[in-house]
Amino acid sequence: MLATGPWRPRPWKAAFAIHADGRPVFAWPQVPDPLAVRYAVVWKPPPEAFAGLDNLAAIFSLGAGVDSIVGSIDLPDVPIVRFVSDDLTMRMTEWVVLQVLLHHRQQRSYDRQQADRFWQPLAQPAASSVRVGIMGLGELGQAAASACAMLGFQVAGWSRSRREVGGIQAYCGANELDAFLNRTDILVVLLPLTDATHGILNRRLFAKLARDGALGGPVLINAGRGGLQVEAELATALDDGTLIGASIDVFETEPLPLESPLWANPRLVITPHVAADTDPDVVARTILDQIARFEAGNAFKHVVDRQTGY
Ligand code: NDP
Ligand code: OXD
Repeated sequence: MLATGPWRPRPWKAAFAIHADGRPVFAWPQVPDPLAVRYAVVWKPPPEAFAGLDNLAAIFSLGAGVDSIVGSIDLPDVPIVRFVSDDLTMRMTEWVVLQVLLHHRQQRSYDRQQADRFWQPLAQPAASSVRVGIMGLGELGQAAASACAMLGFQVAGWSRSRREVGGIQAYCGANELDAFLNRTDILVVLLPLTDATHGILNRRLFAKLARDGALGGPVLINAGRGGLQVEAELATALDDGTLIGASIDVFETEPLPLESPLWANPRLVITPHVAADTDPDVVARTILDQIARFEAGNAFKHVVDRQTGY
């Protein structure tokens, strides 16, 4: 059964039908027999989508982030499996590298110069003199960290438990957060939204980022979730120079409301929650592989820990 929330169900239903090997696929709320449903595939599901699914074996998320699922009331007590794939990881790596380089290579300034027909080379530090810090060293964070390290940046990562990734300086937990922030010029955020991370990107945190770096001030890049950032404090930090730039893909309210002052902020690059899109064909194949493994007696991979919320 598919409950695709704000997304149109048609492409998802079509992709699952191709790979389902004859299994019936229903798009909620058109579910003739809820008791026959074994697997629910969801994105921002309304709580009533789970009503009557008494024989459910698992809930699959259509995305990597599960914040809209774990917070749902009346959630059946079955494994929640999140979406992990090389395709999604590579897409996120593309976006992160694009944004890191855009700030590092001062592209916004050159865009303004081009609009003014003004030819003025700017002093350009090397990547090796710029410190990138990745908050969230999971599936997406580790790949982004490795790509930035390959470009020559000095890369560190921060996570809940210590993650050893080649060439990356590892920080973990609340005790090491300040040291991680103090050495970071470009902060890339790939954290999940949980009770522990909600609002973590606030004024106090921005003020702890390095101010002695080669870019002249710190930059924030967030593709985790909008709920991680306090947007009013982000706007102030950009206006008063606490941050010299930012790239934001995710917002407290999506779509970003027309009246938000963030739209007009010249230091901010906005993308509409597209950093890493999930492709219906890849998702359908990945989830049906998981189901085949499970039905052959294996455990699901990438099961969410309901205690930590990710
Ligand atoms: P993972 O679960 O693989 O990684 C999460 C990372 O965050 C882990 O390193 C984890 O630590 C760390 N973390 C979690 N909570 C804390 C905390 N309280 N303190 C410190 N570190 C913490 O997730 P993914 O990498 O697959 O995805 C990350 C997020 O990216 C998703 O949850 C989603 O919100 C977002 N996303 C956004 C997309 C977009 O298009 N904008 C697309 C896809 C995902 P540890 O390693 O110790 O567990
Ligand atoms: C995801 C997303 O979590 O696209 O996969 O935001």
